[in-house]
Amino acid sequence: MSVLIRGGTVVTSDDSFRADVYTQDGVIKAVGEGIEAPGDAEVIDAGGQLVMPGGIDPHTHMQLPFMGTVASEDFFTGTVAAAAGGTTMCIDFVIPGPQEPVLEAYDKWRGWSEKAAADYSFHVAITWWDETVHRDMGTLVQEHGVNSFKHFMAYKNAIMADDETLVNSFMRAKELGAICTVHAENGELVFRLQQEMKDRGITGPEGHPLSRPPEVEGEAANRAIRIAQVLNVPLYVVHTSCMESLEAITRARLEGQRVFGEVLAGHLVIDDSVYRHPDFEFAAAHVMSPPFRAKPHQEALWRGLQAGNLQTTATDHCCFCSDQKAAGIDDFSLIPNGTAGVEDRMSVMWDQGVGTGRLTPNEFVAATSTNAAKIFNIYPRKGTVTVGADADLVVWDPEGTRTISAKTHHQNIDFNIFEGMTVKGINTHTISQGRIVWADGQVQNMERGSGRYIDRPAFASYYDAMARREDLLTPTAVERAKAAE
Ligand code: URQ
Ligand code: ZN
Ligand code: ZN
Repeated sequence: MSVLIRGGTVVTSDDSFRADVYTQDGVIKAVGEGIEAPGDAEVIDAGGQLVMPGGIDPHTHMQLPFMGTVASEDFFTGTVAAAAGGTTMCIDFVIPGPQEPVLEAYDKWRGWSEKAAADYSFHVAITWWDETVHRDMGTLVQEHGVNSFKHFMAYKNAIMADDETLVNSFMRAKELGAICTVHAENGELVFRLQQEMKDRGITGPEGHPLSRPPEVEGEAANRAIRIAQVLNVPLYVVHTSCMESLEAITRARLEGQRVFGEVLAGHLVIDDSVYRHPDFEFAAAHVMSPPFRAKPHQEALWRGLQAGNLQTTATDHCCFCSDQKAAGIDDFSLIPNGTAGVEDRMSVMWDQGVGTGRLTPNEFVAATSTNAAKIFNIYPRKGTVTVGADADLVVWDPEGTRTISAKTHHQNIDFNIFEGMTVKGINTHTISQGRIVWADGQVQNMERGSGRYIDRPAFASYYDAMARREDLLTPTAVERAKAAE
């Protein structure tokens, strides 16, 4: 199986140049001008188009059991929809329930994901703590290619990690050479504000953003960043949605702390007016956490992306159809939280990023693919166009347009938060593992189960040094310890 992409302009995160790309057996074999391919190679004429690394979405939840139901998108339909929009790898989440053995949860998710049709990997959430969790984190890093552990600071009485769990897990991740990620919302405040809204008789979807104001996110982001600072462990803040958490990330990065920020395509283009729509289905379809914010937050997030204080874009693709969202018809806190986006992220980011001059094509590649590959340690296997890399690619028509709609999308959900948006900049071809899986507006060659679980190695070298040298703790911590002697 070989593909020759001829006549395009290769765009990576740091370079743009005219070159053909030849792939064979799922690997990029040659990048250069005038490549002659063997007779049986499939040839794509990429004249006037760009050839970029396939998108990596570092934040999806296929078939997630959550809030009394299960997300409607599974690992097969979700990876197909992703490829239809130019994303060739998703990093999903294993989320153990309270007291659920971590390795058992991991095995369960691995079973569900066997149906995937494109490559994927898993962050593993630490939702509770005891010595078995400490042990299982080691097994996951050393035997299962996990190098990132998630912590939900929201969702009290469900999967919320308290500070004790955060500190224990962050220290264990550092020992193992793994990175910590957080969903940064103060779950205690959310719980209290939800009750307050209902006491005031606010039970509709408009109560959702009122119970999770930006300050609730800013507090948690800052707390996680400070805990990571004291423990000297890198931190990745998922779905940064507002100025308050962006400011916390920016301050930390200005001080040289290793903090990364992720922003969702949805949070960059959709505002909180959706929750005041008179139609319950429409408003409820937008219920996700953190909620969509008032317009000034979007401009701040774009500036964060442009300034390099936010590194990746994602979707938090977590689908619940209208009949599932209806669980909260009388109480917004019962509306399953989640929205879709895995099929539209790439075009929305090009249209609103490159199309408006906010991002260069190279910055687009960094934000939709390369940075996620680097942060989660699968670069240059993924996230670039170079000999030896996996043949995950998109052929991109910067002049092509399409209008986004639930009527035509491949996502298994009856709503699209980008409904009606006409985007300029579309993938005419997607190549996944060296197979052409999207061409002529059609999915092709996507076999159920053909996706691979991608191991992500720990950052052992950096961490071995860090874990051994006490003096690398922040000076204040060392001074405090000396003073206490
Ligand atoms: O919080 C998350 O990331 C998961 C549960 C998806 N739902 C959401 O509202 N973001
Ligand atoms: Zn989250
Ligand atoms: Zn999520």
